[in-house]
Amino acid sequence: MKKIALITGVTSGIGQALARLLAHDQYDLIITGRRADRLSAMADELKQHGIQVLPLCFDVRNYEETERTLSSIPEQWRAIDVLVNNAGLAVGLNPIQEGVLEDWERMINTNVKGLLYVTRIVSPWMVARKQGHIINICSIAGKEVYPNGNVYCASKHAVDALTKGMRQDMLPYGIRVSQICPGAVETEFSEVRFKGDQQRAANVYKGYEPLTGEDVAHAIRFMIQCPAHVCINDMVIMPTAQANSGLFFKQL
Ligand code: NDP
Ligand code: 8X3
Repeated sequence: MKKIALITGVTSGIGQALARLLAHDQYDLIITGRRADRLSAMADELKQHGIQVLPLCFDVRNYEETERTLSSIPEQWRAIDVLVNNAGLAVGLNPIQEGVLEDWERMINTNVKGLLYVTRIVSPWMVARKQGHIINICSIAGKEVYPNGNVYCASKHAVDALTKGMRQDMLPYGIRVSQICPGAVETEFSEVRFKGDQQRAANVYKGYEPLTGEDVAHAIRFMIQCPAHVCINDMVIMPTAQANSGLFFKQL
């Protein structure tokens, strides 16, 4: 029988790259995101690997929508082997005294509450089967705090704590809980952070070779492919040209 993975946020970036890799590995996939056109195009593309794909369009910030959508999936799709909590974002880069409340709420509601909402619905299915693997996409921002990163860093520190907490709670059921903490990955992340300012976003990745979504996806695939008795608890992955959240070797 094929394995099933649920990946949130597959309409771009890391989630999209991972969906492609797992489709290649013959996982049946539940894929999510808010942009319906992209989601449907991804589903069509992934099905070409001869797998089953269930696209679910919902906003992880909205518990009612998340609960209604996930609870209505057919019974056979509930046997989820791998849940990847990937959907997330940074919005803005301001000192705390100039913070924009709406940006703060978007980050906290997506990165922390959205991750919790999805996990709250899916984890009981794993507990019932005493089987599964939850992988949270954290960040170097969950290990360090950098200037003006305040609320994004806090949201990813919360993911770091939740990963540890989930691992303890899932222990009696043999469910693995992992997280990966990437440094700079060139995706739509900076475009979202800078609210569509493409020039400012492009500057983030200038003068060095950043990670790609595929680089991170390969590392996640490694975590998944480890034997069932092996859990990669935490992995920090950076471009070779990055030493910590603020230190890059750039050749401009
Ligand atoms: P992208 O912006 O390319 O992708 C983000 C994905 O999340 C999209 O598919 C988006 O889909 C989805 N998403 C965002 N908000 C919501 C929401 N409210 N409901 C449902 N889906 C949502 O960024 P990345 O691929 O880089 O980001 C993926 C994860 O990796 C995030 O958690 C990010 O914090 C983390 N990360 C990124 C790093 C980087 O440098 N890029 C480094 C470290 C961690 P849609 O808009 O269609 O809803
Ligand atoms: C994204 C990495 O350091 O730009 O999580 O915030 S960082």
